[in-house]
Amino acid sequence: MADKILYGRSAGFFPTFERRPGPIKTNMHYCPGCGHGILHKLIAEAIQDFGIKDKTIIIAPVGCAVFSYYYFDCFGISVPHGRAPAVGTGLARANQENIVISYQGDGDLASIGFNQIIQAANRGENLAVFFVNNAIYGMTGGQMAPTTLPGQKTQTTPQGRSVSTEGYPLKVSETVAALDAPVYVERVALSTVQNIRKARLAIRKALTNSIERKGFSLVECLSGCPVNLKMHAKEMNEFLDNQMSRYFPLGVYKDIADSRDPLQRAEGIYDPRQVKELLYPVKVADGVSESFRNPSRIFEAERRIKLAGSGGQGVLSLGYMLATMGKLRNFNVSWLPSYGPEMRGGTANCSVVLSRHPIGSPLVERDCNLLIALNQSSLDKYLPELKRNGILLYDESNVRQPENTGEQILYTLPASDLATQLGDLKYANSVLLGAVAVMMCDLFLDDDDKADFDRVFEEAIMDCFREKETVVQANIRAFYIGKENARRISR
Ligand SMILES: Cc1ncc(C[n+]2csc(CCOP(=O)(O)OP(=O)(O)O)c2C)c(N)n1
Ligand code: SF4
Ligand SMILES: [Mg+2]
Repeated sequence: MADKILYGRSAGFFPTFERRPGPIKTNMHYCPGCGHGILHKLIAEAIQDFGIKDKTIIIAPVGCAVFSYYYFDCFGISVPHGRAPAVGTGLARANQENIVISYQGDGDLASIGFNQIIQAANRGENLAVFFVNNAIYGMTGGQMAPTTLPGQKTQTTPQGRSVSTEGYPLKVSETVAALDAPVYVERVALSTVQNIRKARLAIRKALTNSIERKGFSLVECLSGCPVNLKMHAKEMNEFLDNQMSRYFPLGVYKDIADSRDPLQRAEGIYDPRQVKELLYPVKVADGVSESFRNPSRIFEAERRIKLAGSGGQGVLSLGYMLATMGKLRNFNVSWLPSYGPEMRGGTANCSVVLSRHPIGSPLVERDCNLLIALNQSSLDKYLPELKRNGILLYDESNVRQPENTGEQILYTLPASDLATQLGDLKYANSVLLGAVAVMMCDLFLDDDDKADFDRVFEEAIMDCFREKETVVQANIRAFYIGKENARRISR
């Protein structure tokens, strides 16, 4: 391993920067004297010396370093402002062999992404974070950053940062080092040769920790932005060494990697079947035939269902039961409840989509092909969204029969009255589920399928009210009452 800073281009960089737009494929895009270039070189050398370029991923979020993928000969990904720690968490956990570098500026890490970095640090993610503190928003032309010094003039603090108005500069290294999980935190300066040598060692230490899976390391690099601070190179270094370093003292804030065992985290799962089993551990209804489990012509097209009623009528549960039925028959399903003021007495609604293909939007709006309306205001509101040849199922205890529905198919039953007769209005949703079964038998099912169908509904009720046996039985009873009373009233 080279023990001194090398002249010339490290093999951690591409030989020419082909991805750069424009004719000059050898220059970097950074301004002369910018600290980013120095840090890039230190990282590129370490990648080369450690032989890790085939498993290193550099995440560059928004800021002047967003184009770092022009230069580094390893994997690179640009992400939204402040989100590198979240993306890094995924990359580091999905494949524990990955060496993940989160390269972030002060605007990015200490402002919009501050919660992200603190949470990732606190979880001890296996990340090497290189934090470029240049006390300014460089890319956008020099606005105040969380690390701008008191009295420092910026575009947004033309009189100088006032601590009484803008607060104090944020001390990131001290804050991260105070957490239990991080293993290594050091602040360095990209100023003099001596300081750059220290920075070089710090970067290597952070990367070594990642290679050994010791967890979260952060190296804060005080760095020059001569263009926005309106300084020439010498002034810039003096600013870093005299003013910045005074407010942000250099040194090691935490180094406990030697006392930590390598992280042991669950391996990623890539087999789609295993992922499905993990996410949806729903067993297919017992006794349901193989052919029934693998849907034939039923729901050949995507079914987009809107359910609406008053809060407390069990609209959301009814939607959940329909989605569960879909799951039991191997459909892709989505269930999107609408919470909010509705839950306290207004209109409650949810969208359910059943499809044999991946579902795009879970929100059912103008493309609804089954509307289940439990009260008049819901019918009035959502009937215009029902497709021309869609199906309407409504609770005639609360809803008047609509006129002029043209090609739409109508089913109805007095669900609320029947539920009340059964002892509780809240059974209305299972009564309506019975009506859904009637409608499906009429319109979609072969005789073979019909034999198994009730069982799928029963399983859905059990799944919804699981472990409450008396409630399950009452709802199954309500379901059969609904089946007996539902009727088709058009076409
Ligand atoms: C969500 C979002 N908000 C704001 C911006 C505008 N923006 C671009 S770069 C930047 C600040 C970058 O500063 P810093 O992270 O310190 O990086 P530097 O350029 O100084 O290295 C901002 C606010 C954006 N691109 N995206
Ligand atoms: S604006 Fe500042 S941080 Fe950005 S490239 Fe120029 S000197 Fe570097
Ligand atoms: Mg900055």
